[in-house]
Amino acid sequence: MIPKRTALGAAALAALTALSVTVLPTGSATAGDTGLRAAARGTGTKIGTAVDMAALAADAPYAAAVAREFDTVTPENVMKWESVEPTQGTYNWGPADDLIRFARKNGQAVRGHTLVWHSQNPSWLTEANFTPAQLKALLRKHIFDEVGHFKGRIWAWDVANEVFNEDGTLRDTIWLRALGPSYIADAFRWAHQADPSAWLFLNDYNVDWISPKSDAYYNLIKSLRRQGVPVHGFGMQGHLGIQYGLPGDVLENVRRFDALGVKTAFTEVDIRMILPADSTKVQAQAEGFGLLLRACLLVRNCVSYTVWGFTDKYSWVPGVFPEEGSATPFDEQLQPKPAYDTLRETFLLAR
Ligand code: 9MR
Repeated sequence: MIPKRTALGAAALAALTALSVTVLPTGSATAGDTGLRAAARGTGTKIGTAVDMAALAADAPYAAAVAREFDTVTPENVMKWESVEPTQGTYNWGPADDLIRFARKNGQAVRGHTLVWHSQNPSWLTEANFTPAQLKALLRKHIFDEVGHFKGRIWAWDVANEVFNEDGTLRDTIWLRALGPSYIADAFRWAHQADPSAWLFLNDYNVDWISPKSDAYYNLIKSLRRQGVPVHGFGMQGHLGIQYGLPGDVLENVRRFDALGVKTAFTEVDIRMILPADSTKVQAQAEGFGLLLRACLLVRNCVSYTVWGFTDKYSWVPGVFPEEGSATPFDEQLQPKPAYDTLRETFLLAR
């Protein structure tokens, strides 16, 4: 790995800090060694994307862009519990194995997503079907089986996803109810035993700024590390909407996690807007993508910046937020937007 931040000179730091919006002609850079991947080289921060496996198989320009633009890939859905074990005891690793193969071919690292979550669990996994002791055994088996299956091929795992409420209390989930708060430490210990070489992350949304929720992560990570629990990183998803404003204290927030001695990462960045898009909104979006990337580049140990899909063609946003969209750096025709140019320019400044 390239050593971080020491390479970032004072002039580059000043330029990054001063830069608020980079305005470049759309479509100015898309291919070969002018892409994001090339721009990120030498910065110590990898650029990543979530990958939709159906699109990867069916859409050649999409697949070419994944290979060209990104250092890391995250399966958008195919490593989730409901995908890998739809019927109890019968695993379906196929789609995730396909992604691992694609990544290996293209020299990319894989972020595993995600082991313990309240959502996208298989329908057979309910509290009505199992006792708390059985649920604990099932969670342990799930983690050992999945992390074990991909052993040595996952760069970083999102071990526990979205465990806190907005007010900083633990989310009421099947795991909290059945196992109590210790399920989080157990999950990290099991994952580490199953693959000691993978970096293990907590991951959540609405934690890009300082709030009761991000405070809760700060305190949890501090306490877990004091107990020797193998938590290596904090993932800030970065699902934003320009209509809510941008998180002005994101750098301060990332810095405090960096100072705790854990790695940080932006793991699912997208910045939606109320449709129709116009040039003001698209420019505000570019500013948001740049704001988060600058925060990442300005700390010592922010190891990756991942977008949650790079094209509006396959983004999850319109399906969940009616009237909203245009959340990614490429439009539906796979043409780059100002956000793309801002990301690229911001990386180039940090080299
Ligand atoms: O993008 C994913 C979408 O295709 C799924 O339907 C959805 C199901 O909950 O999950 C989406 O990804 C989520 C991610 O796994 C965790 N953070 C929030 C993401 C967007 O909902």
